[in-house]
Amino acid sequence: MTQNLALCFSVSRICCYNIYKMACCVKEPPPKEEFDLICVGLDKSGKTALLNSFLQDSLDTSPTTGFNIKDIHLDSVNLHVKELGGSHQIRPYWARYYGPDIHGVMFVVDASETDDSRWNLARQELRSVLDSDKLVDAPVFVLATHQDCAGACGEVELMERLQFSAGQSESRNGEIFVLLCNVKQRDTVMLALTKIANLLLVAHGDDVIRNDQADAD
Ligand SMILES: Nc1nc2c(ncn2[C@@H]2O[C@H](COP(=O)(O)OP(=O)(O)OP(=O)(O)O)[C@@H](O)[C@H]2O)c(=O)[nH]1
Ligand SMILES: [Mg+2]
Repeated sequence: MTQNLALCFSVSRICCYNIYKMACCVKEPPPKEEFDLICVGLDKSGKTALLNSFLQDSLDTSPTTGFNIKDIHLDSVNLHVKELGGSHQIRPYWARYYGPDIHGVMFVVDASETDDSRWNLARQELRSVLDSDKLVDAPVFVLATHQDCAGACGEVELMERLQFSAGQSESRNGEIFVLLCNVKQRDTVMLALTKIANLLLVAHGDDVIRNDQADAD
């Protein structure tokens, strides 16, 4: 009888210990990093369609009057994207949304554009983004959509037409990246947005570590 009681007591102790160990060792997943981006580019360049393609929403879009806010949830990162309308009435107001709190800029361009005047306009708008003091630290992602369309230009021709070089420049801290996609094939959009997320993690790595340390203190 005494032996049975001792055995029951030992088994209960082992069970309690295992429950305690499980409860203490199950860690919360690390919080996702959050990044704020603005998405600009001429009207009809494909800004809304690109975000909708990821979110599996309609590609039959209408022009953005003002702005749209879309949240892109990826494995390790949440991207909060503010798409600003690209019509000539709205473009003068883009700069109101620039600021040091912007972690990255998506500049969307229709790579199949055939009208030279539209390329000139896109070049001027990209230049004003790159020259803005308020965005000097933000990486800029030039997204060339319409890769499924005839005559769509690739990375080298895009840089020639828009007159910029990818990578680091002397005048800005944020690097410039080129990404090609086609909104009709969601995997190309997914790949581009995943690259953006990874590049943002690298670009803002120090801030992320610093914030984590501050949270821990
Ligand atoms: N075939 C093809 N069509 C695309 C692509 N990207 C965008 N489109 C189409 O281009 C049209 C214009 O796209 P939007 O996303 O509305 O353009 P936007 O840049 O948001 O324009 P605004 O809001 O006026 O500044 C839509 O009919 C899209 O479906 C692409 O990669 N391939
Ligand atoms: Mg739009």
